[in-house]
Amino acid sequence: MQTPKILVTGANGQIGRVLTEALRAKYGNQNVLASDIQKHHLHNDPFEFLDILNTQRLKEIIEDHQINQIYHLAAILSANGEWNPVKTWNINLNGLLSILELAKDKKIEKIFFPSTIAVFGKTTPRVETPQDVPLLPTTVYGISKATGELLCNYYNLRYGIDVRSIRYPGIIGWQSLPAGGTTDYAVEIYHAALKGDNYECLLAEDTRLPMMYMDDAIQATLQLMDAPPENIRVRYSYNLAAMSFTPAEITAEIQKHIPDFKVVYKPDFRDEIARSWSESIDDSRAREDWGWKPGFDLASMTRDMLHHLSKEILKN
Ligand code: AKB
Repeated sequence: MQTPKILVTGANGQIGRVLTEALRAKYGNQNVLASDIQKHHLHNDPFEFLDILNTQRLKEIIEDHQINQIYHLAAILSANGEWNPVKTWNINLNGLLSILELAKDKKIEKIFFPSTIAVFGKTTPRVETPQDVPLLPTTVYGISKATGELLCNYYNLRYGIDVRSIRYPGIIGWQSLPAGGTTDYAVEIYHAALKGDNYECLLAEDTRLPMMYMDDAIQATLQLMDAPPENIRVRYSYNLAAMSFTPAEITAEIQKHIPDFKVVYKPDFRDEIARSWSESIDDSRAREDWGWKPGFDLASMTRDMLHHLSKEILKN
């Protein structure tokens, strides 16, 4: 197999930072081009500044660097999206559309599009949500991602584009901070605990959400992208699961290591968003089609998070 030439959009984001490093470890630095609208260098070279709405620049970058795979992570998340629905729709949808259009000439061999549990809504069964369910999302982020899934499916059916997608749950990692999501609390809470602060949680103590450790999310992404095309039966987006917990449960798990840690609950609009999503996910299709299996549960994730994060905090 020829080494791919990869473009990562949104490479400075929570998942982008870690995924870019993982792709570079796998394919070599020079074969993975990081891009983002934030200019500061979180990555070694190669890096290109890219506003995903600038289709001409996107095209030039693809041509100049002879890109043949794209991991399209640039997006505005659920909570931030509610402050500016039109901007969120444009960034989350038009960037994807440009990439799918540019892929029609067949030089782009594979595309990864991250979807989310935010595509689910009040019409979706909340427990063990099956793969194929009515989607009626109530955030503009969820609406844009559900539409993105349909576009991926359409461009695959109509033009044979090899586009693959995962519905990520909330992602938790020590390497990077999330920005503007509903599930951000599950990362911030570890930082607060290790700094000896009390944590103010914007979700209610019993709001249960599907979550996943960053290592598993990266592993799943690489696994999906490596799977033979004939195994990929779902071209809109795969359900993916690892664990589900409430703020009270993650707090109790952290308190096993840091007994004095305290959380106060001040639920705001994010709690309402969270309650419109699933509590747990049936990901049997991903397990059957490309062998997905998570490695971390709440206890092992908490041990690993506290171990790595305490070293990071000591460094700074
Ligand atoms: C968010 O909270 O908006 C994201 C997501 C679940 O897609 N983390």
